[in-house]
Amino acid sequence: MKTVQPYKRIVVLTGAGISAESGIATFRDKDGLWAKYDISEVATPEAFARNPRKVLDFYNMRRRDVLGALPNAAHAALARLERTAGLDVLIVTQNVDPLHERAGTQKLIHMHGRLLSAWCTACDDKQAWDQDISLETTCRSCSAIGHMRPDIVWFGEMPYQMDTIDDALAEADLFVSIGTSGNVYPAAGFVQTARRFGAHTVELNLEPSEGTSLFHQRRHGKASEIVPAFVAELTSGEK
Ligand code: BV8
Repeated sequence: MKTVQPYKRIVVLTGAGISAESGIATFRDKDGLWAKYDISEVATPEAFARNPRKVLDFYNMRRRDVLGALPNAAHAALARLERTAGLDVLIVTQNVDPLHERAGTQKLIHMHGRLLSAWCTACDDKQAWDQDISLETTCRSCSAIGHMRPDIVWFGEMPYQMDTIDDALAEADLFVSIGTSGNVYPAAGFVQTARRFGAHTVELNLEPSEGTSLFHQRRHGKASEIVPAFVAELTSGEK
């Protein structure tokens, strides 16, 4: 049955599950990162102050893992959605990998930072970065040595562009959450904000997330299968 395209302003939140089929580890799956590493030892400012080498090595390993990573059909489907005439689409990702960009997505917010960016704590400059960071690394802007950190939002730090995200959630008529377990705030609360402002809310995930009951609609399966199918419905108006 052909229906009129009902949605114009779409906000999509993605998490580690959208990159799983590209070979990038998730966090809370049984073989995920938090099964091997303790968040408090590798993903907080206190950990970095206490043992910077351990934290730098954790992110050096993850940065190397994404250098050759390729987007999958789910990332490609979202890039197609963005190119669909008449739609205003914003992708907000919790992921720090570059796969949305590599699929061609333009309007993108990395709310938890990016592995391919480094931040100098001496001059505050953030710069594109694909090498390891060590305590001997020199800032390309101010030449300070040993002041580079990953451009990553750690637990206890404020995610990036929250005002822009909140404004988009208030305007959205459709909110789609893809590949996230709904454990981490403020991202896990976006569905409630979107609902409060009247958006239709959909969860696309391998399995029900922590917040699954908060969504109007939910579909479970692999992102590389259910995301292209959902995007095809949105762009063709087919139900
Ligand atoms: C802040 C960067 C305040 C690091 C990350 C209440 C109680 C306790 C604590 C808090 C609370 N409210 C807020 C907090 C603090 C904390 C928090 O939420 N803690 C949690 C653990 C409770 N939040 C913060 O600290 C945030 N900051 O609140 O600041 C503030 C205010 C003022 C001033 C200053 C500060 C900052 C949070 C950001 C932390 N950084 N990442 C890194 O990447 O190394 S979070 C980390 O978790 C990752 O970014 C990750 O993206 C994110 C969420 O994980 P998911 O993406 O959901 O991944 P996960 O593995 O969990 O799930 C994957 C899902 O995919 C699963 O459901 C699985 O089924 C599915 N899946 C798997 N395969 C597939 C699939 N789906 C489809 N297809 C598949 N093939």
